[in-house]
Amino acid sequence: MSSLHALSHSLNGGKPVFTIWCGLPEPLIAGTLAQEPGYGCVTLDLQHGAMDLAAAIRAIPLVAAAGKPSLPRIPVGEFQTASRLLDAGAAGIIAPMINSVQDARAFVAATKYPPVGGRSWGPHAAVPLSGLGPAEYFAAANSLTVTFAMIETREALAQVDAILAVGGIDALFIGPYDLSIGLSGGGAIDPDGPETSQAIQHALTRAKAAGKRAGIYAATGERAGHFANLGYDLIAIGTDAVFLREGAASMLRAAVAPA
Ligand code: 3PY
Ligand code: MG
Repeated sequence: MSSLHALSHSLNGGKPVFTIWCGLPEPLIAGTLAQEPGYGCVTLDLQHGAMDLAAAIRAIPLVAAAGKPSLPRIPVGEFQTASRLLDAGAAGIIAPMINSVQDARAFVAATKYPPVGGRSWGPHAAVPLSGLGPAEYFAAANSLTVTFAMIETREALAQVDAILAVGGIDALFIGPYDLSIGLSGGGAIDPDGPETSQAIQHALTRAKAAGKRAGIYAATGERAGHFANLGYDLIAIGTDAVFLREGAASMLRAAVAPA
């Protein structure tokens, strides 16, 4: 199975998919982490990460060489970037701050071919990566490329059913940090707090009721395990910078441990 087929396939497999969160602007880091067994996907963060479009486009074939799909997150409202990443072979897109039906429709317009959306033709790397011919890729693309609409404001949470009802939105993706800022009216960052946790459960329930998938970000492995137990389909873990520092710290701890 091609890496382009792998994400939609594994999201239908009934087991949670763990995706590695990469923000460093070096494609080799994403390509190296992609080789870690057990992770089903690699996320390239163009919103808060230092990764730019050129680095992401170079990372996608390196991630694919490890047999894994890439799932980039675009900057807020940069839907043209979503089209370009799909052309480069991304298996899906996470779009931050989808707060309304209008935002959801603009996201779909850039990521799904007509009649669902208005994606323009030019999948230069996606076609060879898919293992399909151009006509077959065109026929399969709307179901292969998974669209994750980020729910991370009070406004988005209030509109969650309407956003889920937009054709071409395949999944929600919860941002617990921004959500906690929004829910507290700018009072605190509390991604694990009771109000955020209740919203995380509510969004999951609504996504399942709509027959769609749900993803979420977790800063730690323990939190990721909790979300897997709740029933989330895709859980992002990371970041790459944290992995590097924790690896360095744990090696040093072992080196200087008392005998
Ligand atoms: C958030 O928690 O707000 C996120 O965007 C996760 O990366
Ligand atoms: Mg966020």
